[in-house]
Amino acid sequence: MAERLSNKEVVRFLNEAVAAMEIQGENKFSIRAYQNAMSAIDNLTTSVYDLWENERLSEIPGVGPGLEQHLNELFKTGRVKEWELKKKDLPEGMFELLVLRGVGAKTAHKLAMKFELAKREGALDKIKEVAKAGKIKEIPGFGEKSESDILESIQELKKSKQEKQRMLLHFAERVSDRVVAYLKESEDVKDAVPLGSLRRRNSTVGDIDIAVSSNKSEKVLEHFSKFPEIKDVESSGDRMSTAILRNDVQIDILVSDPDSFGSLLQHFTGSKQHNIKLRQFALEKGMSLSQYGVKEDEKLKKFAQEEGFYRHIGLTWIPPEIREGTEEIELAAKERLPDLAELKDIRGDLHIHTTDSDGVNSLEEMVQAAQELGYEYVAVTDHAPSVQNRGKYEVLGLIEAKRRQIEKLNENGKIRVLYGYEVNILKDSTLGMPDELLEKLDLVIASVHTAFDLPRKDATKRLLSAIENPLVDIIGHPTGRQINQRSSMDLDWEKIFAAVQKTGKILEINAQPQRLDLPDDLVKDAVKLGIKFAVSTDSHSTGELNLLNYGIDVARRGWCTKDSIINTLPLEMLLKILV
Ligand code: DGT
Ligand code: CA
Ligand code: CA
Ligand code: ZN
Repeated sequence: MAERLSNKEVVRFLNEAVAAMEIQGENKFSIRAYQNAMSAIDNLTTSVYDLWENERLSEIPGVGPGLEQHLNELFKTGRVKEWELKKKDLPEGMFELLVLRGVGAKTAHKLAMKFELAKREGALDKIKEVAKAGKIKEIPGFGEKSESDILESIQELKKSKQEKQRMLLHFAERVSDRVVAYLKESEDVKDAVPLGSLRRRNSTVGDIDIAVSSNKSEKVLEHFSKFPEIKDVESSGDRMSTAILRNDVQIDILVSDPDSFGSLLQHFTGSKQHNIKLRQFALEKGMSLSQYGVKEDEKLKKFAQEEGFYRHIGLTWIPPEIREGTEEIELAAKERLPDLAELKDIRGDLHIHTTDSDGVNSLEEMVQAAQELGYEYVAVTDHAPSVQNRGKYEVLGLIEAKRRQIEKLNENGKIRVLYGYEVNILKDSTLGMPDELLEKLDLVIASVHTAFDLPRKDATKRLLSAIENPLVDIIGHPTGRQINQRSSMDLDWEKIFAAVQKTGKILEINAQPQRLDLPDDLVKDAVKLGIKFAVSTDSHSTGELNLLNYGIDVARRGWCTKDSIINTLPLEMLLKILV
């Protein structure tokens, strides 16, 4: 029996098989199928090995009978003969290079051929050495930039091996839902709630903290220790336990009697900074705080609910999203906390893709799904067709035809469809579609999709010119970050916010879990300046329309009220903004 492979290890096997297939020039469709399965496994929050053990591999999207057989062989023997055959004639060292950012099969192959990387061992070191010696930029097709990217990526790899990556909120939430559901199977559990960064809806989560309300702590912890996904129980006390799951996620369980559950919630929701300031605030009134309650004159007062806890020390209840130790406590003392925006305030999605660009569902399907969510309007904003490739007249024809298609939808539909495009802000600061075509649209989102690492001055100028174009309505995913993958562009936010204020442009809060862009700290700065947002999903399928709540999390962490978000407006008022 081979060892239990983690999802990451399986993805790596698949990735190498795909690379070999690409170099061997295999059929595009089988490559595509492998890629789909790979991304499905990469996104799984459960262990693919567990699924295999339970004969449930075929439930993974993209895993057909052929791939299922290969995975079966992989889990049984630790290898797949057919994949090894595909790799046999290729230099082994190329497969080590695939982990580098921006290095695909072709690049890895070229480098491995050129520098004779016949073995995996030492392949990365060799590449680092030749990059440092400036030998990569001399290969045709490579340049100064690709050489420095490769070097940088090797450094990052070293760093990320040392630091444990934080999970995306979206991922943590799915894991925590399973733990909570399992805990609630026990009749001794009165309630179970995620705390810490997950409850504060932080964009990334380190470990998952779950509070349980029960009179029978021992029994609850005993039940928890049998959660099937647990790999290892690290420590266990009377009222708390820490376990590591098979997907390497850490779960902290904290149990309290129902009569002091509110105190526990308060304490372990944090943040640490919020709690420090709260303790300070209470101390000035002669009270001391703990996970058990509030102590005054040596007497402990317990709280079953969190509201009572905050009220007792003279504060209104503070939404977890803004418990970050900024000004929330002084405002709660004056009963002046803002009324934060909620998911139910949203009346439509302003950024979606269809099969007209890179989406997987048709215009009709997307509109239908948006209507089923009860939305009043939806903006269809595919990537703009390329004028460079097709010529202006062909694109003009496309636009006119699509306008008619949308008008027809609007004649019969309950939901109002707005016609827009997501237009690239090119490296030279111009837009990917000329003004005379942009003019024909109901709405224009301008976004950066290339060259994210320009120096601050150029990157800022690039965004500013889009902001200053009167035909642009919304700046899409403004920083360009992808959490754990690509950092934000280097931008002068003071200048950008000033231009946004002056022009009345809208900034997007993109709800894709790996984007969450604009990030919450910048949202908070912008809100103070009166800047308005569109909270949008950037959906590429009907299912993704449900991601909007992750955008709302960011908005709330950025102290947005309903008034700061344009897609809470009724259609007529929205149209006045999008002129
Ligand atoms: P994370 O897990 O890094 O995403 O962030 P949190 O905020 O969930 O932090 P965590 O899991 O270390 O602790 C959960 C909460 O418990 C934290 O927000 C504040 C609260 N807390 C109470 N006492 C302590 C303590 O002694 N140490 C720490 N670190 N947190 C404490
Ligand atoms: Ca935590
Ligand atoms: Ca914790
Ligand atoms: Zn985009």
